[in-house]
Amino acid sequence: MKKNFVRSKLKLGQPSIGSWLTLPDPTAARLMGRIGFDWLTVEMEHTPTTLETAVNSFMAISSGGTVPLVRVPWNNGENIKRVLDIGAWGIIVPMVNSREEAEAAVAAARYRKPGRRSVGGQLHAVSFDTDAATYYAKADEEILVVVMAEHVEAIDNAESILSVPGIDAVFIGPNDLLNSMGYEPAFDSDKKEFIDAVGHIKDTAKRNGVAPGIHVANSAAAQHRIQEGFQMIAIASEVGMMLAKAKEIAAELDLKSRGEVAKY
Ligand code: 3PY
Ligand code: MG
Repeated sequence: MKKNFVRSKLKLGQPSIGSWLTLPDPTAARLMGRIGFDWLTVEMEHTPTTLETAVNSFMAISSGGTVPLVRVPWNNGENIKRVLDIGAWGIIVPMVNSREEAEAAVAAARYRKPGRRSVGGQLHAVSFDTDAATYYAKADEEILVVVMAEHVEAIDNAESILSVPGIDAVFIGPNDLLNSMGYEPAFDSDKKEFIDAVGHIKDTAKRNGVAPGIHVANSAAAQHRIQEGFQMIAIASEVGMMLAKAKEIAAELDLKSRGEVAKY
């Protein structure tokens, strides 16, 4: 059975850099899977991506030697079971705001107690290049369970959430976190409340043996967060990168000054 090297890196205290896939498109996933990111997250929370698209994206990502993760649409057992059963190597669970919610996410993702994951399916084992019996025996050591801290409630409850056994990493969603504080969503902010919250999650995670992570806008911000001690860093998304480059080219050529585009 293949090893989940992202989980191993995080357990060793090392940083691991990934990105987000927001296009419902395995071709984009295949191309991004060869760039050199450690992991890529198939985004199912805020996109039209279906399970059938996701299964092909997981294959495309791992064909480039990259670990296929997924953000589930919401924290429930059905979502978590189905993405793991079709071959995701880890789940990122949005809006985990209480100990009970964290326990539910872990239980859905693990076979052994206190896990309650149901056995069945074929694609999970294939995704790890093994047979079902080996997968059932070893999946709990390979599947990465990541809870998101992206609401002021999660900041208040950080200690009780991050002391739940079975959580590998906590991933800060800065946009939702700022939104829950009444500020404009963004990848970063100099608001004291935000800076304190990010520091609190990082310190609480480290104290509990959980890898701290955060979503950032660019590589400079990624380096800065790694220096601060963050380990699981997502840089933007494939669409963000595509549009940023397209806008740069449009600005260089002053495309907007051409006036209205000809209509056919
Ligand atoms: C957020 O910033 O809210 C996110 O969910 C980023 O992944
Ligand atoms: Mg969010």
